[in-house]
Amino acid sequence: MPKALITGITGQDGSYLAEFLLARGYEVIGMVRRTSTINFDRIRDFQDRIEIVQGDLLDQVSLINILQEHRPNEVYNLAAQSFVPTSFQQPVLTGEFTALGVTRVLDAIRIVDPQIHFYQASSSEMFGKVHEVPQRETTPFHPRSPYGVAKVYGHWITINYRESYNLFACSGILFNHESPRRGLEFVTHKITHAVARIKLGLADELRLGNLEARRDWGYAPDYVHAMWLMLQHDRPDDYVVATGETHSVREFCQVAFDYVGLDWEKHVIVDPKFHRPAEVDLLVGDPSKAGRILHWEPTVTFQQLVRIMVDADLTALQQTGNHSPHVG
Ligand code: NAP
Ligand code: G4F
Repeated sequence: MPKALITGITGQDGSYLAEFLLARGYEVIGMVRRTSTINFDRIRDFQDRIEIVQGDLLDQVSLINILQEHRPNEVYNLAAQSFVPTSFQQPVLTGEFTALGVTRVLDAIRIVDPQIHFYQASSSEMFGKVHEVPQRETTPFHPRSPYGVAKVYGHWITINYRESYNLFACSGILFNHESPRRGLEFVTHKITHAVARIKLGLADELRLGNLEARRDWGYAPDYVHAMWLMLQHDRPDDYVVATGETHSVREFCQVAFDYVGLDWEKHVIVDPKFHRPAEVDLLVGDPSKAGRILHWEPTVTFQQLVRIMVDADLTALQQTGNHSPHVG
């Protein structure tokens, strides 16, 4: 039975990846950091089928011990401080988790078992102020946030360990991917949750920042499949994972409000509080390398994604009367 370690298993992607690997007969070890209140909402449904271990990206010894004790064949490093606005408020901590944390995991692998296949969760935020449209594996990086800068470090240290120590280390440059399990602070879920609340008469307005920003939004379960494919290939490499389509925040609002028969312009208010010190205006990826080499392609369209998220929020609110953000 293959064994995989997932850092960040309590996050959106970690929870979908764990389910994906369990369905393929993997033994799944999930690393969680110690918190005073346990938050396993996203993994509750299959928690009894995985092994939870305590560790932290800030603590090198905890990573070495976990690898020594559990001897995984694959390590998926999904843990990070992943919210861009927080990275402006806590730039040093973001660097510790999201940049140096990658080196700590890679070094633990190098020390304990260099045969482990390693996946690093890199991001389209690295392209930032884009130098090319669409963005591909060879597009130069120009990050626009401390988060983006930290991810560039994580990407290059992954390549460096591959080249220096011959590790099977892959970097997936994933464009935005969403689902009902997305954190409520990210714009897609913020919108669909507000749409559901407004539709049910629980709220009346939605305050957003930059409506003109454009993103290449895909469906998270499709994207964890791409992570796994990278580690099954016969040689390690880096891949863009995206849909190849871009839409603005404004369009996302239009489609989501339209779906429940509401006029978005009557409810959305632009609030400068949500503007960022520097913005990423346009992201659209070229996933052709992943298609050609890994035979990966997205299965959910933009319209379907919006509907999946609105439906999940409506159902959760109707069932509980109180939103349970991470279930679904
Ligand atoms: P997420 O929902 O924010 O989950 C992040 C996970 O990291 C959580 O499980 C969190 O644990 C854990 N974590 C944070 N700091 C940690 C630390 N010091 N030690 C151990 N665990 C820690 O993120 P996501 O959307 O699933 O994204 C997964 C990864 O892909 C992240 O690295 C993100 O930057 C990257 N990425 C995401 C996207 C996207 O569109 N979703 C696109 C490109 C790249 P707690 O539950 O304790 O907070
Ligand atoms: O949903 P967002 O916060 O995602 P962002 O910044 O693109 O980052 C996400 O995707 C990255 C991949 O490119 C990941 F690496 C990262 O970890 C994260 O998962 O914001 C999307 C856009 C931005 O341009 C933002 O300015 O939406 C705009 N926006 C407009 N109003 C808003 C809001 N974003 C948020 N979060 N909240 C708003 O009210």
